Amino acid sequence: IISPALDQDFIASENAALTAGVEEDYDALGRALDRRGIDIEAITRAVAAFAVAAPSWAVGSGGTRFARFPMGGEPRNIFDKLEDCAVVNRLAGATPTVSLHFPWDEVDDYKGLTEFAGALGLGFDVVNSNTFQDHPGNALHPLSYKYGSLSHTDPAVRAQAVAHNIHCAELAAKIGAPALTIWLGDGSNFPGQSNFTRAFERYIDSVTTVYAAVPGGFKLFLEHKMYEPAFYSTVIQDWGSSLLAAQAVGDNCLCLVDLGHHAPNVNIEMIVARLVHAGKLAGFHFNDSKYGDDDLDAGAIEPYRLFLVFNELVDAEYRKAPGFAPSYMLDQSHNVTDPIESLMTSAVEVQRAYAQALLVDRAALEGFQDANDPMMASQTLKRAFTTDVQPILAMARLRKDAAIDPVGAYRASGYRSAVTRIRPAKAGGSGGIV
Ligand code: LRH
Ligand code: MN
Ligand code: MN
Repeated sequence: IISPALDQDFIASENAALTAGVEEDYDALGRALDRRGIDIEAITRAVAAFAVAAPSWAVGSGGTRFARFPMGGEPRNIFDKLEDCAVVNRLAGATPTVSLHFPWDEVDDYKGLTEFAGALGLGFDVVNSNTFQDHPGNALHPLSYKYGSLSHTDPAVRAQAVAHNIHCAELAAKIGAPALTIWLGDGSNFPGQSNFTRAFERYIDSVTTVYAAVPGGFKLFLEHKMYEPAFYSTVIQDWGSSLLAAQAVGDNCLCLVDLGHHAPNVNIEMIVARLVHAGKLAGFHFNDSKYGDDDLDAGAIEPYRLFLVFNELVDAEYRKAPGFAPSYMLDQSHNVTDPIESLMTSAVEVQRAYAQALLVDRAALEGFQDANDPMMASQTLKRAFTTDVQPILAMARLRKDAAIDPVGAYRASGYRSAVTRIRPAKAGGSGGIV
């Protein structure tokens, strides 16, 4: 233990001064919800059981195309990343698993890695492949992905990208991860550069080859994104292309929704409903966005949209939609905040949206929908969204021995200064274009 952030006695002492207030607020909210026919304990239990995976790649300082400003104590390797993720989970109590990204997180000994994670109270969730950049010096990637990967015109590059994805699925099996998410930057920057149809067909063919090589029951998640790094066209640019590809590949190939990967104003909650209907919703990369793939903290910009997404998820849960078992992950990048604080905050915001969605009076909503009463239908959602569920979230953390105030406890622990003393400073400097 390199700082008190992971120490139970420290967290308990931080909680001591706040516990009476939480109990008082929780009792008051419990009485208010009781008047609405809602059992607060059922909501608290559901919130406590809710988990979202932390992304291994989010605990360092991100950067943009313009610059990267490093902070102190950045993780040197996957072991440091797991230590940081353990702090996030210990204090906020909502991220018991970590999503790895290969080859960034490759190690020699996966048994050792799994044991290391287990000792920190962590497991592994869905893994990610990376054919959106070159990996100089990596013997498995001698060819460049500059002009694409799974959809490349050159069969040799496609074969290399296919082999990498199969390799990632093998690594997933070693660490007990249930699925592989495939996102790639394949696309074009100029009209005419790429044949839309042929590129899409090559992509489907490549993913089908990966699918045929992975064990039965293992899932492939296809992640769409409208643009970037390709600025004219992207092969899997939206949920339509993603769904067509997933349907062509097979039953265990599903569509992953990253909230930042859509055009502004797109109705993401409706996309979620459509993918649930098709039995093809893989899960989420939660984050928030104002303009594009901004990778801001979940709920930072549009908390109502996050709530509306969870409203669809809870609706599907209540309806027992066939095959509904989405994976929840965060996917963020932090330039101006401490990533540990941002990840804890996001995990709490995702839980908040879930708790609010659980408060929706679904029978009343259905009645207003059937009676074509838009005012009352929308007020039914707003009533749930505007309920302050903070006492439920705090009580769920207290009962799990996590911190009532995760960011406050983290700052009091001095974790960042402790790791800054141990881990050497990383280079900052310019990004890709200056
Ligand atoms: C692409 C993306 C995808 C990658 C991650 C690093 O923008 O959302 O999930 O794997 O970022
Ligand atoms: Mn993503
Ligand atoms: Mn992204």
